[in-house]
Amino acid sequence: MLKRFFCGSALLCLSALVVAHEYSVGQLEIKHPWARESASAASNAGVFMVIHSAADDQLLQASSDAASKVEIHEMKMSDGVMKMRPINAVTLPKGGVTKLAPGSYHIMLLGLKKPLKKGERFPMTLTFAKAGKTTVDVKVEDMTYQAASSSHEGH
Ligand SMILES: [Cu+2]
Repeated sequence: MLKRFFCGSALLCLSALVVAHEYSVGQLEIKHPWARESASAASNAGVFMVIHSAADDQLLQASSDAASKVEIHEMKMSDGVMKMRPINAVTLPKGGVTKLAPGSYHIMLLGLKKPLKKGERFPMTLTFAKAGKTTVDVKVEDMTYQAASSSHEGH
């Protein structure tokens, strides 16, 4: 995408990363962590992102002050019904692009301390088996937001 063209020096590259809302840690690139704005009564919310891995790794844990508990979940069809369940880790295969997205893997905020409002950001710490810990900003998008991630994965 266009921002990549300006990536000629380390400094410019860094500023492009900030604009694009991406993070890198170890052999991983974490793209656009986001959550959906809360419906007024909702006490839970999913957090989504796309992780590119240049080496085998695993997402082991997520934590945030935004909720009283944070779990890693997967959605799966079970007896014809989509169900979500906590899992211990998301496997990130070498050379792979792993999507945490609605209807798939996600990070679940349980017991939101306050509703998530569009435009806000909140920090979340992610723990990976090999890359270690990193803190990312999760951006709150509106209720109709669909992950635009598929459109900027052309490389
Ligand atoms: Cu969930």
